[in-house]
Amino acid sequence: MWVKKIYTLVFLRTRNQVLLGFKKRGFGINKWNGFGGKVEPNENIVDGAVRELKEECAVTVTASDLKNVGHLEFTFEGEPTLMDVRVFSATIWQGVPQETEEMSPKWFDNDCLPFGEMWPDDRFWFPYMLQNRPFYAVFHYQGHDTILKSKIYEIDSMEKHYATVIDDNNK
Ligand code: 8OG
Repeated sequence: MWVKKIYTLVFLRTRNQVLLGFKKRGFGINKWNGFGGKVEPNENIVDGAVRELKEECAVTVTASDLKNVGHLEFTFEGEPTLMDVRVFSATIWQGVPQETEEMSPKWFDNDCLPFGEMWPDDRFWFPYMLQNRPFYAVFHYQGHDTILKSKIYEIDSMEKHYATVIDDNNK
């Protein structure tokens, strides 16, 4: 049995660039990543994504402008936690990204991403996100650097996907 925790991960995008933040503290420190974090108890997932984006780079996004483009699941050898990460992208927002205590933001060209300084799994699923192709991916890690097992699925729609996942969990 896994202890599941839900996280959000938001990417602001223009036609040919994506905003990443350099994480200054906590889980994933010294890596470039999107903006997000743990969904609070009794908080809706999309509201959690809106809140984290504001906290981490001072940008405001309207919930309906966040598009859920992917679903990631991470497990770690010897640990009971399953990290369930909901990936969102947005092309409309308000404000200019600012450095905060947690993240230092920077725009990257889509074809020039710093994969060597990102989580090792990112290079596998970023192409789906950048092409707006909905995906579901699972990664089993040894520590934080070695992927022991992985699978990526391109899916028809996120809604159908979650319905199946919930059905499977209830079997
Ligand atoms: O609250 P905290 O900053 O610790 O939340 C962790 C964030 O990191 C959350 O947005 C989810 C995200 N995240 C992981 N694992 C991975 C990963 O392997 N790749 C990427 N890109 N993000 C990840 O927890």
